[in-house]
Amino acid sequence: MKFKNFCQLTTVAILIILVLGCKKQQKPRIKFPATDLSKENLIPKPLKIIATNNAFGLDKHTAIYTTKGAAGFEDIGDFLAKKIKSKINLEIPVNYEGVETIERVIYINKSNSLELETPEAYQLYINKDSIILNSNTAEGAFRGIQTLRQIIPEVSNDTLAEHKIWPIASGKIIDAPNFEYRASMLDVARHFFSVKDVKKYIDLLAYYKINILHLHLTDDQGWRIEIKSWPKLTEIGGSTEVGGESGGFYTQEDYKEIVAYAAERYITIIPEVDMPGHTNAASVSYPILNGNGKALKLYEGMRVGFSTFNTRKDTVYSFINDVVKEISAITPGPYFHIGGDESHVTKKKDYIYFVNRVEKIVQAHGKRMIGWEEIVNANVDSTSISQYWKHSKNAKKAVKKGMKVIMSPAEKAYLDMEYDTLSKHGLHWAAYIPVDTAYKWTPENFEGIPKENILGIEAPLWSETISTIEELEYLAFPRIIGYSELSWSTKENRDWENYKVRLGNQAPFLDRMDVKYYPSKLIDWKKSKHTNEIIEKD
Ligand code: TNX
Repeated sequence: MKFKNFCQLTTVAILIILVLGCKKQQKPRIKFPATDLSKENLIPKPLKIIATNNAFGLDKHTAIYTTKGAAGFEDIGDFLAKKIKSKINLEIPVNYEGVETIERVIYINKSNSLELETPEAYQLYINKDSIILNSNTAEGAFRGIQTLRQIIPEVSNDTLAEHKIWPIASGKIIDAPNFEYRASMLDVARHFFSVKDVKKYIDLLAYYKINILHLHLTDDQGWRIEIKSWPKLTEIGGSTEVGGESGGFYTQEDYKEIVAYAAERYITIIPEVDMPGHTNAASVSYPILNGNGKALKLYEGMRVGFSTFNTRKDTVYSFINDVVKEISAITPGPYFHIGGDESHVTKKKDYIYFVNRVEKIVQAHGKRMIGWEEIVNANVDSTSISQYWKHSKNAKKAVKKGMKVIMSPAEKAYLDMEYDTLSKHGLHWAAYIPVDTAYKWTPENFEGIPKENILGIEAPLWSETISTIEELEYLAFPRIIGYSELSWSTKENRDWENYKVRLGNQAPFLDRMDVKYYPSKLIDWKKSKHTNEIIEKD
């Protein structure tokens, strides 16, 4: 252990001695059966695990403490306590002051260790009487808590003492993400998903350390976000969905609720307003925006590429300015996604002119622009980000411009692709993507895009063929779990044979969360061993 780290741990040690030393009488030590931390079913796989083959006994004499005055840390302690309660029905206090009954502590420590180089890095030390989680930021502590949640056993060992004890394998975990951008996208435009559904998806993403949710808020079939200065967008444009279902939209209050819920889980929301194509719903609401010269009507089919804004009208840019302004004002994250894909009826020179102007608008509202890969054909700034989905030549152009690229190649990373010919939902224009194909590719050297240019990975879930949370889960799970590992874990730590066992062991969690995942035959799914009464969901 380095000296700096040692000093820091000394502060923590004082607390532990205070808590543990206050006990009037030491109870006899519990002898745990041998456990191996390195064999735990963690996803994503941490950078380093050093097992010490002992255990920490989580029980009713355990308490959580967090660094005093460190913003966000106490909330993370409360979050952990809540998750422990819902997983194993054990109530443990957070920052409890009456120490007499406390025998073991979980300490969530704001550290300033230089070893923790990136904001999401954390170290987890699991000893016999203490678990210490070190991170320089609340974000890192939150990621570390997910690791801890995963290694708390579902079932207690009732032979060790008169009360229930859940042994947690001891050792040390040193961890940090391989990519800073680890995302999923949800298309709420082709089919609308309620705030409740989105929150459930956020909860699941957070458990696997995904830190971005991109919401595809507008498309030909629906406009899903209230814009106060242009109310017909949702009144008219929000009324339809693919297949003639009833549509829906988020009020700005709903959207803020999603943003806040995500923020509590250290997930950033990226709003997307897709333009100049994919804009039928907007143009039906306000025909002045329309640029394809054709009669307008609401659209409930699945075709793409037939709509466009009029790129030469100033009103269109005042409209976009209002939209970007209103959405940016309620989006704390740094990004705004302008879509820009499949504008097949926009002339090339108009497309370029459009993207150039919209980039300025996005920047004027303090956001960094993201667009689907086609935006690289405009004179985009090197600070803007290109999202690779189909043509590697566009990604290479982005690299030449010094831009960062988000990796979402459709044939590997599209969650709406069918697993195989028997899939109940999904499309297959790009590929069939079984669970192993989704995992077995290397974003770090895909199509020769250098790692330095890769911001991270995103798995988009387009919703033409799904309209309920169960259908969403069928396509997203289990593949999104693999994308979490592809984006968090290093290349050296990824291995299909090893991963598929860990994935099979996610079944009890997914069942507890009531996730209707696709039970791929490639995986040996474990049954839940749970015998305790579960009061609430995880
Ligand atoms: C292509 S990927 C699209 C979407 C569709 C999706 C269906 C991209 C930027 N555009 O409009 O929903 O395929 O898989």
